[in-house]
Amino acid sequence: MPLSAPIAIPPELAGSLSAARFVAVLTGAGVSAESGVATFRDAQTGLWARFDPRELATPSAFERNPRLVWDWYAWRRKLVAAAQPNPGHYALAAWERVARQFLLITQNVDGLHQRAGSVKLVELHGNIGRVKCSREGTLVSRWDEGGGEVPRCPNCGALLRPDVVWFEEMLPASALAQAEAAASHCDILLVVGTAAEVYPAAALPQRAHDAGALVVEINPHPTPLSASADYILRGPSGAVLPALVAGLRG
Ligand code: BV8
Repeated sequence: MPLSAPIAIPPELAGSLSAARFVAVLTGAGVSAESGVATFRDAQTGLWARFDPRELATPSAFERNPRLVWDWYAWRRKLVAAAQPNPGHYALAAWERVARQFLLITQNVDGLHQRAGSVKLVELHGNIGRVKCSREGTLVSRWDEGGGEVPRCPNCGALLRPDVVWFEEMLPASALAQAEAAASHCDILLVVGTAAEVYPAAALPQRAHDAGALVVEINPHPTPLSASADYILRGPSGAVLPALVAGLRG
């Protein structure tokens, strides 16, 4: 579907969305694409074009070259700070306010959902805006960005790192438990802007399906989830989500 085409929402889906008791939403990097935040699969730009993000977002990369990894996150933190939530983010924040029960489960680390007003939210992969001690895990609120060295923990002197979940790291247990419980009890799971390839997040749609929920994929492109989704809305989330919210009957 061309990005500008009007979004056709099947009437029976519109009815199910309005009648849903518990709406859960799983978002990925695609939700922030229309805010100008590059998705993981989009080629990285400039200095970072030659790096594979999945190589950089690992404990071993930080171990091997903390300065490179720290600078990559500092660069992304600046991009994210300059970005604005888009209509898709705002639509989800509005939906949360009218739904009987609602949970937004995000894989994104950019904090744009919160800036758009979402509150009932779990961050599966942390948040790039937060920085923590790589040894103690405690968050630090201020750090010297420009010193040329990776900043160190004021308490123990260990290197600081972004408060995100790297590949091969466990997800925050409570966030994952909340996400799995929502997938097991929701009536509808919207899966928005994710390639559905990163686990354990990518296992949530199957969990929802197995528990009897309707699974709706919102993505301009096919994903491994497409074959099993109950509905597929092939369009950009910045257009599809506002159309869905506009169609909700009070
Ligand atoms: C774990 C934070 C247990 C960091 C991220 C071998 C060894 C070790 C682990 C594994 C292994 N094999 C598999 C694993 C598990 C691994 C995994 O799943 N790997 C994948 C690559 C196969 N998972 C993990 O390691 C997880 N931990 O399993 O712990 C463990 C422990 C030790 C050993 C084994 C297991 C941790 C995963 C979390 C990684 N951290 N982020 C950072 O951001 O820097 S994941 C990161 O990539 C993002 O957070 C995001 O989740 C993911 C990218 O996925 P998407 O969000 O889907 O984004 P993507 O760019 O791929 O796709 C964008 C989509 O949007 C596309 O479909 C596109 O069509 C669509 N789109 C574009 N425009 C729009 C749009 N949609 C709507 N509207 C638009 N306008």
